[in-house]
Amino acid sequence: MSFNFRALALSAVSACAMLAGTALEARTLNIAMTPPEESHYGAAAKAFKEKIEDLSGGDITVEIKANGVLGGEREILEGMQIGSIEMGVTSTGPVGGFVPSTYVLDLPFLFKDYANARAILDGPIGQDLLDDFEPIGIMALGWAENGFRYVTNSKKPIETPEDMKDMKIRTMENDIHLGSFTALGAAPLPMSWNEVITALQQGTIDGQETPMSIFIANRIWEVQKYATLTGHFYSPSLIMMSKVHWDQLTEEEQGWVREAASAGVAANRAYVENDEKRGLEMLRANGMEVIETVDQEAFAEAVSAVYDVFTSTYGSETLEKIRAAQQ
Ligand code: EAX
Repeated sequence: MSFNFRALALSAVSACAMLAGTALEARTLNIAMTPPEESHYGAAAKAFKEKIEDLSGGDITVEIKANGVLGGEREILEGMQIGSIEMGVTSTGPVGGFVPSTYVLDLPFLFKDYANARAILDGPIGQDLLDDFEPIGIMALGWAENGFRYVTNSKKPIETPEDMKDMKIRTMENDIHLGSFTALGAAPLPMSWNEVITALQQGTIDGQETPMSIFIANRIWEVQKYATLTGHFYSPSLIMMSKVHWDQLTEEEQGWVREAASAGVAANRAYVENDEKRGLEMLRANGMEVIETVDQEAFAEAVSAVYDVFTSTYGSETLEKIRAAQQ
C-alpha cells in the first residue's frame, strides 16, 4: 500500500493551522441524482467520490444524494445554477431547456450503437457541447451515459408503432422526445422521474420509456408487464458541477475534479454495459414479457418528421457534423 504523503502533509498543515487558531476547512460536495445509489449514476458518483477524496487527501469529501432527494433533474440543474447544489449527474432530459444545442443528442435513432455514441461524445463535437454549459453557470465535466431507451407498458405488447396509438406514455420534459412520441400516435405525458413510479402504480399513465439501467435500478417489473427493446433514443448523461463552487477551487483542485469526473464516466459506462448484458434475463425472470426483436426501421420512419422540426428550430450544423463523423 503506497504511503499517502499528501495526507500526512495536509494533516501537518491542518494541525499547525488549528494551533494558529484557523483551520483548513474540509469541503463537502453533494452530488445529486434521481435514480437510486445502486445504479449507473451511483456508480459514476462513487468513482468520482473515491478519486477526489484520494487526490485531495480527504480535504474534499463527497456526499451522494440519490433517489431525487434534492429534486428532479430540472431542479438539480437549477440548484447548480444558483449554487444550492454543488454537483449533479443527470440525463439530458430537461437539459435542452437550459442548453438548446444539446437537443441534437435527443433525436431518435441518431446513433447506431454505444460505440458510435461514445466516439462522437468523446470527440470535438461532444467537447463543444460541454463548453456550451459554462455560460449558464454549470461546468459540464464529462459525457456519461444513461443508455438506449426502451418502452414499457402494462396494457399490451408493443410490436409496431401502431400498437402505441393513444397509449399514455411518460416522457422526459424534453421537446424532441415529446414530439417523437406524438408522431408515433401515442399520448405522451412529460414528467420528472420522481413522479413516474407512482403514476404507473395509480394508472395515470400506461407506460414509460427509459434505459435498461433505469429499469433495473427501479425494479420496473414491479409496475410494468411488457417491454419492447426499441432503442429509439440514445440517452446521454452528464457529470456536472455548479460554477459557483467550481470557481472556489484552486487550479490544482479543478484538475483533480476533472480527473475524478473521468473516473466517474468510466465506471458509469462499465455499469451500463453490464446492465445491458444482464437486463433481458432479469426482466423475464421477474415476469415481464419482453419483445427484443423490433422493426426499428418502422419506428424510425414513424418519427422521422421530428428531424425537420428540429432543424427548422435549432439549425442543422451539429447534426451535419455528427452525420459526417459517422461516415
Ligand atoms: O433517473 O427521467 C428520466 O427518464 C431519466 O432517465 C432519469 O435520469 C431517470
